[in-house]
Amino acid sequence: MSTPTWPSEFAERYRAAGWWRGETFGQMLRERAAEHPDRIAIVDPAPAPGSPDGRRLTYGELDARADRLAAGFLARGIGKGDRVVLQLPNVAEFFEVMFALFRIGALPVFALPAHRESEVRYFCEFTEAAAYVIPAVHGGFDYRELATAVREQVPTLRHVFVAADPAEAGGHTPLADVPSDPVPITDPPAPGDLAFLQLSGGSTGVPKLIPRTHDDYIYSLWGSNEICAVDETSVYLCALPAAHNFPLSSPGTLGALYAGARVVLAPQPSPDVAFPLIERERVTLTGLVPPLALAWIEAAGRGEHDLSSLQVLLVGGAKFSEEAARRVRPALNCTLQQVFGMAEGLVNYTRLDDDEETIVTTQGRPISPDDEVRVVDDEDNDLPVGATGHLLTRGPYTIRGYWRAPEYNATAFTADGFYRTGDVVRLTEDGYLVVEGRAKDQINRGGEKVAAEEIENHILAHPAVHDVAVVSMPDAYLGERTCAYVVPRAGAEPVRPIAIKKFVRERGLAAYKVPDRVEFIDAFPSTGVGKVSKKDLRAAIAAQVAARAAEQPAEVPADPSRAAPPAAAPTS
Ligand code: OOB
Repeated sequence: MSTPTWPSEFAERYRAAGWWRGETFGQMLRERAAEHPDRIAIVDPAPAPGSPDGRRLTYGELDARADRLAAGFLARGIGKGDRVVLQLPNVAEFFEVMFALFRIGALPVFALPAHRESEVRYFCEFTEAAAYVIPAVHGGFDYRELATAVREQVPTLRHVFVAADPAEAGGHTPLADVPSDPVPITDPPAPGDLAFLQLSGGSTGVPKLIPRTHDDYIYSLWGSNEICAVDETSVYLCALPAAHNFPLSSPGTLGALYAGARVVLAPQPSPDVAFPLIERERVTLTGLVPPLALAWIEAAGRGEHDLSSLQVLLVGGAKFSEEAARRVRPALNCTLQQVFGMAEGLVNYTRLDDDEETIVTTQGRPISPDDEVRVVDDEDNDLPVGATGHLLTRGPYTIRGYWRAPEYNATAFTADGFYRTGDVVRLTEDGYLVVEGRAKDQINRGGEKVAAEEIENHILAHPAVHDVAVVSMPDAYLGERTCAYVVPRAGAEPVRPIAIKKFVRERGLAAYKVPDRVEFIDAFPSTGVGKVSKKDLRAAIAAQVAARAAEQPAEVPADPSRAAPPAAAPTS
């Protein structure tokens, strides 16, 4: 089954322009380890057996561990092109395993710690994964039981590896048993080969998989490093879940490692965990979703920690309001960079030397001069600068199609290869993008993406439900939350909202996908052509939220850090 890729004339152009440097991740780590073996690459503050104060891995150690794990994976029959679902939190093993897989050309499939049985089973089944890598317990959740259940259902899944003490592997293979003496890798991946599969936020019933190559992703790293001034003196705090595209590559942990910088892993992004780490490790930059940035702004005001090392705060994943953006510099004494990116490719940044107005009122401009950005109307006609329309994009690190999804690709991309982002934007005279809204059927819950159709399909399985429509509702803290409008089945026993939520949770979905609110309705409003009018439903729930806020203004959390968003919270 083919994966759409760049036509050869584009690939040649991107190579000739110097964007694609012909590097692979395996080589990248090898070179950095040769250049500065004793420099610290990864700081994992969590206590580990034999390291009560956490672990500090040098580039040389990370390289050697990746080599030994790579040999162990090969010895177990995991090889080039095999898919391996990687579901680790922010721990050193995430990087050891990822680089081991990169080195042998096996493809990590980046699951988030929040994903549960329904999602993980799908990733394993759809990718025909050969292996699945988990923590034992994280955020109060036992991944070993999840792995046992998934393994029973997915015949291709030959191995489950647990990043834990052998005594805690729960019948699976402890990661500590995997390393072997390094062997020469006879068939390493080429720079144009796939490196991994990333998950799309998506708007369809199941997430789509995003195929990224070494060449294209490495370009997004060093391109980001130039824009964010990441060099070997930088210290990047990975506060968001490491597997997400934003902390992975914008410029993220991989950008930092490309630059020979230091990565500090935060087990939680809340100020009480992150601030002491910033102080202790002299962190220079990090990336946050808007609700967390707000929590940090509030907490910084208390002045309990020395945050003076922090130079750059990247905020993205969802729209950062202008009012909040204006508070970053006074509160944290650092430069804000807005990031408007997507796992499919295109990443926009405000620049460090932009004036404050540009920084607080726009979502930046693309990394590459070869990023092609179009703003079009509903018929794909280009709109004049300043007009609001659909964002289409094509370029040296934007995919040309999802993995194994030919039918969907036919609509998600134009015939000439532009990706339909589903975002509604306008361009400024200076070529900066301002995100104005969204045309895709998705809820952006403080940076966590919820595909309406996916949740609707689960709710429809409830016997008391005749029909359902999931829409966003405004939220002072997360920006948006989810509301499920349910039409009850005639004659069915009435159910309460809590029962619908419980039903969804018990179907094995990530907690952030459980609807925040369930409203019962006799019939849906419809559009002129008889489709469910989600626009009207959104307006109805927004009016209710506004009315309630007018009655009870205290509903907005006074201290957002106490209401950490799900991206931040333990995944239980
Ligand atoms: C990032 O990646 P994804 O794949 O989780 O989500 C992409 C979508 C965008 O299409 C857009 O709808 C939304 O997230 N988004 C923003 C935004 N940044 C992302 N909407 C408004 N303002 C922003 N600044 O979310 C992602 C990937 C790389 C870097 C940063 C974020």
